Amino acid sequence: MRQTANTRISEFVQIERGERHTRDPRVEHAEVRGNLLRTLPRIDSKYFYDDAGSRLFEEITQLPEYYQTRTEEALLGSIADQVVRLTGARELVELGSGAGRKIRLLLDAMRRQGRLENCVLLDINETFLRTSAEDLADQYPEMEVRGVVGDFLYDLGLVGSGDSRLFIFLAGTIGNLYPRQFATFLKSVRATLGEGDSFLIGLDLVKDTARLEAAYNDSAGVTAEFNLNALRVLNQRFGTDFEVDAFDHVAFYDPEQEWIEMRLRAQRPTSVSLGDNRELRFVSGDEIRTEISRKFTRESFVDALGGTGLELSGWFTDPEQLFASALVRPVLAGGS
Ligand code: SAH
Ligand code: AVI
Repeated sequence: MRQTANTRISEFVQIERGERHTRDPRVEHAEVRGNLLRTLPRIDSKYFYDDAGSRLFEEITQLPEYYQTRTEEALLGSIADQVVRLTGARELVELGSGAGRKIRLLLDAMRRQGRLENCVLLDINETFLRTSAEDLADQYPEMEVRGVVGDFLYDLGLVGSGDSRLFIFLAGTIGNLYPRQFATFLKSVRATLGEGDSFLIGLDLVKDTARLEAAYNDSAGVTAEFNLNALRVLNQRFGTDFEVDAFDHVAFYDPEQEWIEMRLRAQRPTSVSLGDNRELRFVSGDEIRTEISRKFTRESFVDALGGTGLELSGWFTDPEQLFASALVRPVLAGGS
């Protein structure tokens, strides 16, 4: 493997590194600390995804209660040819690509239509990114694969430019963004998209509370481990000393916000050192919010697109209306 300051080239694929992902750790530490010092302390959900957390997410996707992954997979299988025809895609760009399995459904459709040329994967987890990029390069030798280790909130610039590209953001990961992040993110996607590009977004839909809450409170306890992993990641990356076993996993649906909230609740008094002589004390019952997972309706999604420069051009759901794939396109000057 050759290696330069910012770019590594492995045997099969080029991997680049986003600047913001590797930005000054002191800046990130200050952000983490600021979020923990809020009235309701918060940890950004990107901190779930070290290698252990990414493996736990893969386990979650197989759980009987977690309907999202298998539903989206079946849905993508049934719409892939249509989406590729509608968008004329020659290049696929996946944001938050993870293990990179579902992307194959679209790559296969592009291959069937003789238009498979390029693929770019962007994820914050380098191990998963590297493995999935190399697997794809192996399995689709006619396609050029590039990987970007980065944060999709900051590093979209590294995706580069292109023509007839289909961006995809699967799993409902867009629902993990807070409303302000959501709007900023979509505007920066809009700025990255060319006029002939499209964006396919996976959305978990509003449904009965029991089904939603079961998906985040699985009986095997995998989601609880995934949730607690955020504390382990902070301990490793920022030298905090959270007592992981002092916290319990909590997940509930907030019908007003239409999102699942995951929290960690102190089961006994505990404290954590945040550096610079700052200590955060928890009494029993105090909570940290670790994730929101927003659930959409077609209406709420169209509303949320307002002002982002993107508009809905296709809406696909499974027969049970559990999950949706929304196709959006840039609003073109002078109307579309
Ligand atoms: N697309 C895959 C994985 C979804 S899990 C699927 O459909 O199953 C969410 C993915 O987003 C993880 O791989 C995680 O590492 C990545 N991720 C989370 N926050 C991120 C961020 N801020 N920037 C880039 N990737 C992020
Ligand atoms: C990645 N994301 C869409 C998942 C979700 O359902 O919000 C993360 C997750 N959190 C708990 N279980 C899975």
